[in-house]
Amino acid sequence: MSNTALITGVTGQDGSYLAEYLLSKGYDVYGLERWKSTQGHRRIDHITDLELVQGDLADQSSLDRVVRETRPDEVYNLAALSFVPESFNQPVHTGNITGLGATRVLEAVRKHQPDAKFYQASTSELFGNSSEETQSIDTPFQPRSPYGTSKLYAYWSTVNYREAHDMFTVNGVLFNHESPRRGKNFVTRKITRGAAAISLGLQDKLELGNLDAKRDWGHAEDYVKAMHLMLQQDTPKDLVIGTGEHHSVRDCARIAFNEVGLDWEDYVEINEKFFRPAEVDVLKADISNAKSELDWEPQKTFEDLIVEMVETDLAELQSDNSQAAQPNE
Ligand code: GDR
Repeated sequence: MSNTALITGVTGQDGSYLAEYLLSKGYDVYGLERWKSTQGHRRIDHITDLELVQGDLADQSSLDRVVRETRPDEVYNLAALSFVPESFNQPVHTGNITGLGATRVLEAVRKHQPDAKFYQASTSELFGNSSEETQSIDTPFQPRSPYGTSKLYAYWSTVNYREAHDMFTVNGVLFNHESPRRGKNFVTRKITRGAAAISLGLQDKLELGNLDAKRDWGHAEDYVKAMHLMLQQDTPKDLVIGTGEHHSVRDCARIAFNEVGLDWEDYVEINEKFFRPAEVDVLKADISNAKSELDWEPQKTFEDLIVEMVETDLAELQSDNSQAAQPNE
């Protein structure tokens, strides 16, 4: 009998890769999506075997129904308001969805499918401006945004359901992970798209915020495999997932513009509006536990990742452009 997985946030970058990965392993996969008058399906339209179910992290009864009806063996809670700067504008909504939403999913699992294994998408944003050079699961949490504080609540809810209700629940504390499916506001994609658009003459300049911020950036396709592995272990354990290397926003711009034969310094301008009220300056993962517990290592380098994103953006923009140039029949 095949395993069944339920993924919240299935229309996002990670949800789409995870759905593909689990389907390739023979799972029946249900993806939770929020009702919207216009659906954002561009990342999952091609995944024909994925079954979409309607529900909302703000609504307990919808989560109860979905868990009751789909009877998942594994639940991946990837849904969240994931854009950190926007969380400063919507702190309460962020708390409701990103924080309490995780507890609602946990409650639905506890009530209706308590033997299911539960994965919570935790984040390196929990570490804030850590005084430790690399961050492990033992590094103190000191989040610096409403997004981070909401994820902190979800982190401890996940631990608490494990301890209080004896459920198999884990936190994957993932550092930044990107891909050609990354949302266009996040800095890597903004840069790769900007470099591609500038090289095609579609844009003049690229406005960014803090170029000195450093992140441990990996490839989302590598990271969804770690999520799955975490649920295949004998005992539930929270783990940090990253690459163990970090780069600055400036490095990212240099690589992306270099790929299209341009000098980033000729095109990048600083705009204060992209600075955050409280910034996380530097993050770098200590992935020794992930390596030893999961036998997992990232496969793609930072440079490979950025080059892949630039090449995909170039192809997409060229195809959009040629379609726009077609005369109307
Ligand atoms: P982050 O990702 O906040 O780390 O969270 P993001 O790509 O938005 O920012 C990374 C760093 O780049 C700096 N930066 C800019 N960021 C954006 N978005 N736009 C800019 O113009 C810009 N200029 C500089 C930022 O200040 C920041 O330091 C991501 C999200 O996916 C979270 O949901 C996830 O939990 C963490 O990664 C791990």
